[in-house]
Order: sequence, then C-alpha cells, then structure tokens
Amino acid sequence: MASIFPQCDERLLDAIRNASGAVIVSHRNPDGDAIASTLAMDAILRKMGKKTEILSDGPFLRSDIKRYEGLFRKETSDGFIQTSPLAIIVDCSTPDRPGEAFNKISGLDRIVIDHHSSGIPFTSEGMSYIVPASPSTTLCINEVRKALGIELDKEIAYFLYFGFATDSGFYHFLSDKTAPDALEAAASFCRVGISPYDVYDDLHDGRKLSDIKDMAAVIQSAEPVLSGKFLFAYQSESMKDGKLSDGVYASLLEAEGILGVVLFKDKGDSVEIGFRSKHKSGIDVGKVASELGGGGHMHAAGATVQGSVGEARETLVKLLEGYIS
Ligand SMILES: [Mn+2]
Repeated sequence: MASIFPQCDERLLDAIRNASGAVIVSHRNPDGDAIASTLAMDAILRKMGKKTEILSDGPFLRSDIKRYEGLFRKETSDGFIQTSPLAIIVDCSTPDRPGEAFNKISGLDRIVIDHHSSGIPFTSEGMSYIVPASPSTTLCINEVRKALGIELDKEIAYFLYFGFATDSGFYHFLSDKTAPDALEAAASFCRVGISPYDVYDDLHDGRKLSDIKDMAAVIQSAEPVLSGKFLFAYQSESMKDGKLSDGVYASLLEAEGILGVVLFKDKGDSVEIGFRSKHKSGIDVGKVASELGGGGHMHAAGATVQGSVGEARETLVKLLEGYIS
C-alpha cells in the first residue's frame, strides 16, 4: 500500500533550509497537537542551527499542555522580525485561527504544515504540506523532518509522539488506511526512547476534580434530537477546562443508535460548537462545521457562531436535517 504521506515540495524544504530563523505559530485555544507541533518544529529548527521564537495567543486551558505555557511568547522579541525569519504555521486550516499571533507575522514569507481536511489556502504555491489523511500535524512534521535529513532525538520524538497520541485518541481513530504509516512512525519514536506509558501519563495527569465533575454535568445535559440520531450537550460559560469536551464526546459517542454528538459551549455573545460523528455514521462533520465558517476533519470538527445557545441549537437542528437520510 502506498504511503498516506506525499513527498514534500522542494520549495517548502528550501524555504526552511535557507531561513536564518523562524517564528512558529499554531491556533489559539491550543490543543496537544498544536503545542506539540510547534515544539517539535522548534526543536528541529534549533537542531539545524536556526534562531526560533514560538508564539501563542493561548489560553492554555488544557491540563496536558499547561506546563508548556511559559515557553510561548505573545510577541516576537525586539528586532527579530527585522531579520526576516520564516513564518511557520502549524495545525491551522485558516489564517484566522492563530488569532493575534497571525498579525505579528503578517509581513513574513510563510509555510503551512497541517492535517485538516477543510480550510482555505493561505500560502503561495509549493509552500504548504497539508495531509488530511494524517492522524496528527506532528506526523506531517515528521515527514518534513525526514525530507530535511534531520535525525530523530528524544526531544523531537517526544513531541512528535505526543501530538500523534492525543490526536489519534491513543490509536483508536486510526483506520486500516492510516495505521500502517502512523504506527511505523510511532515505532521510530519509541526506538529513540519514547515510552507510550509515560506519554499517556503526561497527557492524563493533573486535572482538577471540579473539572471532572463539570464534565459529568455536561454529560447530564445531553438531549437526543433529530429522532435520537444526534445528542446535543451544553457547556456553561463558567466551565473552563479545555479537556472537558474530550471526555464528554468519548462517553456520549457510546450511546446506542446515535450518529454523532454536538457540544455547545456558551461563550457569552458567541457559541463554540464542537462536532463528533461516529466512524460508521458516514457523516462528515468537517463539512457541517465549514457551513458555519469553521472546519476540521470528517469525524471531529468545530465552529464558532454569534448569538445565543438557543439560536445555535435551532441552526444546528435545521442544518443536520440535511445530513441524515
Ligand atoms: Mn491536530
């Protein structure tokens, strides 16, 4: 079977090779893959002798990434932009996703490395490496690393594995198409000393009991809609833990007879909507989310809409009707 990873464009590789330095950014409200992709790319570039800065708008709400918050800047340091570093944008499908950080790098040449299936191109020809079949952005970065001829070391491998483990739900979102390449990459990370057991603990330790109880409250709010084909659940504005939703989706997706789950997060004057569909449902929630200006993957996606939760709920009932036959 052919690899899910195409060759990297030489223009992108040359842009990295020729850069004196780089500013690396990912999306605001970062998750494990966003942070791990930034830190892996950072480690690769430093190994190539390049000066780097990493930016994030945050907030670092998720317990699995909190410990890295101190490494990220809100602004580039004085004079660094004047050296014309390359901007490297990871795990972002649209230019608005980095938030303010995108404005800080707006004048620079840029490359994009990502695995989202929907989005809009925002680099010049040949300057992106986007592989929607890849289980994580870190595995795309691993291909760029190989093409650049940079050896794995424990630091690089740790972050590459971290992003892969979290975005693949510790392997269970892999299919027969994606698993062979992904697990071969994972094996190469483990060969330089990465322990899946340790990464699992790093990803799952340190949550507040109150956040776990909030998760129970969100599960409690679940209501069947569209003749029980979907479950809608609701997260109130006061609930802050970014990992709440992972547990909510995992639990609710086990409900009998459903195709998917929609989670409404009240943000005051807007609503963040998260989507998951079951593997066997055939429902492309990335497409649903893109109809609302968001994006994502076939079975996991998100969008933000203005207005109240009640309005968002009405919109979703109408929209999803078109997707269930
Ligand atoms: Mn990702």
